[in-house]
Amino acid sequence: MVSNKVPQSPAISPLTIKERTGSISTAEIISVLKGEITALHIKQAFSSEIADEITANFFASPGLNERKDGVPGQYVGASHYRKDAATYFRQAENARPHVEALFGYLVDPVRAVFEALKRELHKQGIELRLARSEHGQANVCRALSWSGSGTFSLDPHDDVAQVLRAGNDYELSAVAHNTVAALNFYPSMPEEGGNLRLWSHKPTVADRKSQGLETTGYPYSAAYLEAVPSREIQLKAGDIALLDGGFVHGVSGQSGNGKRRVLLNNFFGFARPNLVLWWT
Ligand SMILES: O=C(O)CCC(=O)C(=O)O
Ligand SMILES: [Fe+2]
Repeated sequence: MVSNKVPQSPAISPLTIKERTGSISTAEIISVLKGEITALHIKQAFSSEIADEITANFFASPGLNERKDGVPGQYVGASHYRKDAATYFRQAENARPHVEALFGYLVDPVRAVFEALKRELHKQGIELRLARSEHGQANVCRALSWSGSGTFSLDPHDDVAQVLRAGNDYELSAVAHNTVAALNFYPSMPEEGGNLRLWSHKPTVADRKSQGLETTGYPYSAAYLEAVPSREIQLKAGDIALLDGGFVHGVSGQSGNGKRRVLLNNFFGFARPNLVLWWT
């Protein structure tokens, strides 16, 4: 190992995880956004009818692609990860019909959260909107199925490095200085595994540099995380997880030869005190 990659011991930040069954509330979303809780797990948050519709439409989608950016998985929609703003927003525009088609004739539950949060923030004098540029606008979500094999189907990472390093042509870079919230809906889960693991550590720029992950925040090594306590959120189809994406997180390995794991994901956070941006 080269000397500049020797891990300093990572600072421990406590995890506050709230879990319950029912419907997600805007007050809970805002408490993650403000950094008051690390993660929120809502069990049975949406129906199996909508879950099955999204899952079937995902695998049948003409917009289904393999990721080619070093993160093993399939997707419908656009990811800003490692892309300049022009490329990302153009892809988001092109993928929009495929993202909308995931819901068939049913009501999009991610958009319902977006609209509810928009109304609540508006009352507080804060605007919520999709990130945009001269090249287009973000979609409300993207759909993903991770295909990493082994200990993790998605390796441990943070969601902030990609935002911090998004570049000046992105208005969303400003969010990296505040909580980057990641909202995940799980329409399909494997029989075993595929759980969300959170580590008690929020890497700094210096931490990422020490690991050679300054621009990606992906993937943190087992050696680096060895002494960091972690918790696993046990997910089932129909659940929602909302987390502070600044904490290291990953997805445990999956088994069972039946159902694949599918999620709908997006990110949002304060760009300014009166503006929350939402993107994928
Ligand atoms: O699949 C998950 O549960 C987490 C997804 C995630 O961390 C991401 O897309 O950045
Ligand atoms: Fe993530």
